[in-house]
Amino acid sequence: MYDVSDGLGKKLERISTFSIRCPLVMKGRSDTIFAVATGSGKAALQVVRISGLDTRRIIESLCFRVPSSRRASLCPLYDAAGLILDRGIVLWLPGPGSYTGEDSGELHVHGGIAVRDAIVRRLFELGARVAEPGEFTRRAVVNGRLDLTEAEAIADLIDAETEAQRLQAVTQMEGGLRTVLERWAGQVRQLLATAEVMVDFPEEAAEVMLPTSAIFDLIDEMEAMANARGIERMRTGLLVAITGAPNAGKSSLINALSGRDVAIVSTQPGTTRDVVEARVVLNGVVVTLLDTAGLRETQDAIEAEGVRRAKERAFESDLVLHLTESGNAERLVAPPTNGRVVRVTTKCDLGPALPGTCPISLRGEPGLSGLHEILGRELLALTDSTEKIGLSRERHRAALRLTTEALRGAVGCGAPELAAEWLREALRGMGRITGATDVERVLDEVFANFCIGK
Ligand SMILES: Nc1nc2c(ncn2[C@@H]2O[C@H](COP(=O)(O)OP(=O)(O)OP(=O)(O)O)[C@@H](O)[C@H]2O)c(=O)[nH]1
Ligand SMILES: [Mg+2]
Repeated sequence: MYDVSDGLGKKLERISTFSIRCPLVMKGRSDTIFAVATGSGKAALQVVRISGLDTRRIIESLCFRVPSSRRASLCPLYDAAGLILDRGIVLWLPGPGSYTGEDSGELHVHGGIAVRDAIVRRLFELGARVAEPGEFTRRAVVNGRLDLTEAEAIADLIDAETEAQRLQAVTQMEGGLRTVLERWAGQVRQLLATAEVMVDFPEEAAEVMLPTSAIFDLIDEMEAMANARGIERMRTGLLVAITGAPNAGKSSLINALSGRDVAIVSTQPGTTRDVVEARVVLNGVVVTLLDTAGLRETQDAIEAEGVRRAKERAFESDLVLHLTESGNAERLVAPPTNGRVVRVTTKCDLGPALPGTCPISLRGEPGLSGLHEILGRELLALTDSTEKIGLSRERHRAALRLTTEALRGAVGCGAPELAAEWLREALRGMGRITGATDVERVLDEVFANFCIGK
């Protein structure tokens, strides 16, 4: 008699090789790359990174010795003629236990421009080439040292401007998202083992069933994460458009909120034509404010183009501040948007606010405090995520959608053979996020926005 639980155990053992961890994709030799990993310009120190098969030879040629591995060693660095270039801390980091997984090194030298140029020249002479943006991290992914979510988090951490962005990036870099995906993958593997037992032993395993309600719970959990956009908005920043009739005080407001004179202010209606952008941090959230052309019917072709652009940008904004002047009874309709709208009455030093709007004035009471309060609440609502772990990119969202579709397919298909195939598809969907599936296809996309030296 076939023992179902024993059969399940064996299946699971085999299926557990279906991992969402990143596979090794690079085979054979890799050339040796280098990059100045620190910022440009004069500084106390700069760090030059080297990675690839020739690293050891290059360090030996530079220092006339190879320092002990993984120890900071103070070494003079020499040119081809044996003349000293600089003296600095040299690290010899043999692979595979290095950041990239390859033989690597770091030169911590003085921060001067001439020092940098001399060392770069010498590294060229020794046969290394300048790294592409993100190439060190790309090699780390390719060599199985990092998965794609961790690599993306490293880019996010470098880009982080606010505390919330830093926290999000660090959580993902420490494997937060991967851990959730691994838990889900474990559940799907269990389901796959059940489906395969049903295929192999239809009679003995007749009492075995795919737990439909557990699959729906899993789908719900995944969809909740796919629909929560707080983390992604926190990472990319929010778009806030300021709209309203000509002369409503839009340019004055963008200047006041950004604390800079970014837009021309004048008594003449129709001053602003182009969309003027100002990047600011409000309540710990990165926000791009957009000042737009006053909305009105016009025969002026240039102004009409400004109005078209105003509507277009408002449409894609997360939040629209729609301004009406105090005393202007004609309440202009806010442009359509996918985001939320806050109605504001401006110039309240001159008269009362329209009902249901936030009153502001740049020339005395009530000032901007009420607007700051509402903005704070709105920004928090838009970026709030009760979960600290979530999807940070559209790429993740698309892959998770494939996963939930596959899980729905597994529930709906009836035949265990088909259910097993759908469940494998679900595992592949999750694997796309970490890079276990199709990693080479997404590498260029993931590393397009990296900086040189990382
Ligand atoms: N009294 C008063 N005047 C203001 C206030 N805010 C702006 N103004 C004035 O209103 C006029 C128009 O301001 P803008 O900021 O240029 O208005 P706008 O909405 O950008 O105008 P367009 O670009 O032409 O659509 C300027 O003369 C400002 O100085 C305010 O709070 N009180
Ligand atoms: Mg203006």
